[in-house]
Amino acid sequence: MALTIQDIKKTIIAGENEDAVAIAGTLINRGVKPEEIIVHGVTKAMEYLDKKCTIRDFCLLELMLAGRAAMDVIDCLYAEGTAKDDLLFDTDPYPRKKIILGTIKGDIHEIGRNIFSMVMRSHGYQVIDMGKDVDPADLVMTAMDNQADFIGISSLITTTIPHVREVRRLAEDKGFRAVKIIAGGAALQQSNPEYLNVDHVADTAFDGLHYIRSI
Ligand code: B12
Repeated sequence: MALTIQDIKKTIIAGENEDAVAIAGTLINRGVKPEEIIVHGVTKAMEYLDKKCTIRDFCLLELMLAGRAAMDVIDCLYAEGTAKDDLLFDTDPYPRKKIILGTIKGDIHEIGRNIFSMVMRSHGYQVIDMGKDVDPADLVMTAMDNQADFIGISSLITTTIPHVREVRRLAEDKGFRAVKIIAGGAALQQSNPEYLNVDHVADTAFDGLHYIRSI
């Protein structure tokens, strides 16, 4: 039977990273778009695990293995032309828009941030991904040092919201007003830009891409 995106979802849930990557490769060769695999495969797998792993029954190992499988699939989907770190901004002969990205202080979730990072790189943007648990002041400092066009903030933990709200003030205190701030991740997407003190709150990585393209 022909493989489908459902098979990616199943293998990610089962934590079978090698199978998930092999299926992703087969689907891509058949012309399936990476976006479809992300939306209907990777994201659906994580939503399923959210429902399954409740506060009472938090299956850490299962989530870690699924998380690894999801990250491997993302790496495979956006492997070509997406260097892990775009630190050589000044040597680029064709300057592109720059994004400084991080999962905010207090949060270690990184699957969604990685998806956004890969999506932006694969669409020609320069991304410095500062990783997880990033201090808001470091995010702003790196954005200023690199004269970035955008700061991207990811968070899945609601208690981090005060740190998210700090970013704009820190940037303005340094006189860095031109930068646009965009937030995403499950904890932030239920909120609005005014409350979070950002320019845009993205529902998905692709919504983030569309917003940035519209600027
Ligand atoms: C996998 C997972 C984990 C894994 C993370 C593995 C990893 N390497 O990232 C592990 C097991 C480590 C983990 C740990 C914890 N987790 Co957890 N985890 C999840 C789970 C099930 C899925 C998260 C995920 O990857 N989703 C899939 C991705 C693709 O979705 P996403 O991040 O939203 O990203 C999409 C968009 O939002 C967007 N996006 C994301 N970031 C950005 C940024 C920008 C700029 C843009 C434009 C777009 C964008 O792009 C993506 C694609 O469209 C969620 C449940 C859920 N529904 O989110 C709980 C969840 C987030 N975890 C939760 C909790 C509580 C924890 C722990 C605190 C548990 C504990 N007691 O230790 C710890 C975290 C400790 C810490 N300080 O951070 C809670 C958070 C509750 C809350 N609202 O505060 C959730 C919601 C589970 C629940 N229902 O209670 N977790």
